[in-house]
Amino acid sequence: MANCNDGPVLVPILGDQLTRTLASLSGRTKDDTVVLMTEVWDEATYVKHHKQKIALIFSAMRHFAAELRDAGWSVDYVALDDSENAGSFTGEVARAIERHDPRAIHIVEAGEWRVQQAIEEWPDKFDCEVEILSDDRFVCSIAEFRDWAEDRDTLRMEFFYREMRRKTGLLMDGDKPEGGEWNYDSENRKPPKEGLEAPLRPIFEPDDITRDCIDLVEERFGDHFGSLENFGWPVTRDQAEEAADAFFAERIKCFGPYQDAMIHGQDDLFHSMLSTSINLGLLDPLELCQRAEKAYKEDNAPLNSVEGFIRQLIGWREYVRGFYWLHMPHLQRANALNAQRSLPEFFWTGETDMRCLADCIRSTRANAHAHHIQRLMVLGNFCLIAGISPREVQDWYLVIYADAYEWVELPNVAAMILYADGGKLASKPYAASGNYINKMSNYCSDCAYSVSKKTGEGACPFNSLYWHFMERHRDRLESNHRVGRIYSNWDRMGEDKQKAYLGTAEDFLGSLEPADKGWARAD
Ligand code: FAD
Ligand code: DLZ
Ligand code: SF4
Repeated sequence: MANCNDGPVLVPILGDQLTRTLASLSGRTKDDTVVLMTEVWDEATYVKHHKQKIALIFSAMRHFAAELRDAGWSVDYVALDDSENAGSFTGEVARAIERHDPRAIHIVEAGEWRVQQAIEEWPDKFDCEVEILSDDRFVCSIAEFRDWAEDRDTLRMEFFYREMRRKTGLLMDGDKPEGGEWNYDSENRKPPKEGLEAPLRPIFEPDDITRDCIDLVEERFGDHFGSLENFGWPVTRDQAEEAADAFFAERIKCFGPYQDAMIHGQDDLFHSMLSTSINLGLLDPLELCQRAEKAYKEDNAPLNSVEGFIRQLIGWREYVRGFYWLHMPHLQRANALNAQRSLPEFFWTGETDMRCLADCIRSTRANAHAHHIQRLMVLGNFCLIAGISPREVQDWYLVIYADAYEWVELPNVAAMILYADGGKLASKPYAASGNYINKMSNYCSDCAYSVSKKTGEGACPFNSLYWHFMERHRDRLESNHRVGRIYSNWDRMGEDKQKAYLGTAEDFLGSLEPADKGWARAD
């Protein structure tokens, strides 16, 4: 057991807690505090994160440490290549106790269950006071969400979101929603029109600190997925603010209408591309919502765009976080649809003739990012209807996106796309045929498969997989009022057509080459 003494208060700050107003720093005096930041092997390898994700987190941590020092804080920063590095948060805190003899440790609760479990063992491991503070960077605390959920049989984001609107006062007109509706999603489903082009987001040229991190990642994590070539993420609060300025000046106007659109080669479209900065703690989501509201009030953005953006942040983002803490650790193992198929190899290589999937995987590899509808309706939809094992899909999503932390990734993957929770988060599975992708993108026009062909050789695989999925899960889904009536279409098709669908899907599934499991987490 490491003994604390009567030294300063030790404040460990985790890689996604890079916020100057963090609860563990607020109110502390600088000469009585040592901030501890550590690059640890366990975090960098518990899954084989995309190379850009590790470089981003290390660079943002190093910049944040430098900013804190400039502001007068004493920062003990342990780099990954420190030869004594213990490789875990707990090991590093034990070493820091030896160095600083702190009288107490103050830490903000971790975003991820796995890390929080380790922190909760510290009071037994270390002979000093350990104070674990609530993370006040969220509008809704974990306890508040639990209270809200406890009173309800079914949880739906929409009702939670309304509570958050009332709580924050965002887009409220007294006790009524601005414009009379809570949700303007019906105006936000425009397909991409010919010639639609979005302004490019700012790309931040790596400085010396980022270059060092990129070199370190190439050297130590060279076998991880992804390319570092396009690294251009904001790594400081100033850069993140600049990225936000560009979004509010150039893209928010069209954010709503084209939120669900996909265009080959236009990776960001009108999305904010701010999730990496928000999740690191460089940007405050509430401040972003207030800026969006201001843009609406000053007539610089329409209500449907602004409401849509605010809903993603105080609705979905807060909701999935509450849901994660409500259902951990069981959520990791949930598999209501008993999906057992291995992830196909092409999820790593991008080598598939399915143009929609190939484009989303290309963008993922190059940018450690794909936008929401690509994650949901192309990649996610495929995993759902092909029956890929939730554990493998979870690991894939956690590895590949620069904004991926389990608290936000897992509910989106297990519950939103795979329905592995049996419908606790979403009222129905987001299953769709090629028709949806064709409507919302320009992928199909140049695909080796034909979206209008339903069965047989050359038919779009989404078409037959969709019916294969519906048939496989008839017992469960037929009674769902949002899905049930689809079965009358299936029944009307007649046996020959049904057989053709099921046979085409079986042939396709049989042709899938399973991925080498080397990327996934050890079970
Ligand atoms: P925008 O489209 O501009 O949206 C604005 C912000 O809203 C985002 O930055 C994000 O903070 C928030 N947001 C939007 N949708 C969601 C959502 N469903 N859940 C939580 N926050 C949301 N987001 C992550 O931050 N990390 C993840 O690991 C992650 N994994 C996902 C996995 C799947 C299967 C799906 C369907 C979605 C996932 N998302 C995740 C949500 C969403 O796709 C990303 O937040 C978004 O694509 C980030 O790009 P953006 O900043 O341009 O978002
Ligand atoms: C994701 C990540 C990685 C790759 N590396 C580190 C690290 O070396 N040090 C650190 O403090 N945090 C890292 N992180 C982010 C943590 O995984 C994240 O803070 C926890 O999961 C808690 O949410
Ligand atoms: Fe994707 Fe099917 Fe369209 Fe090809 S035809 S791009 S596989 S939806």
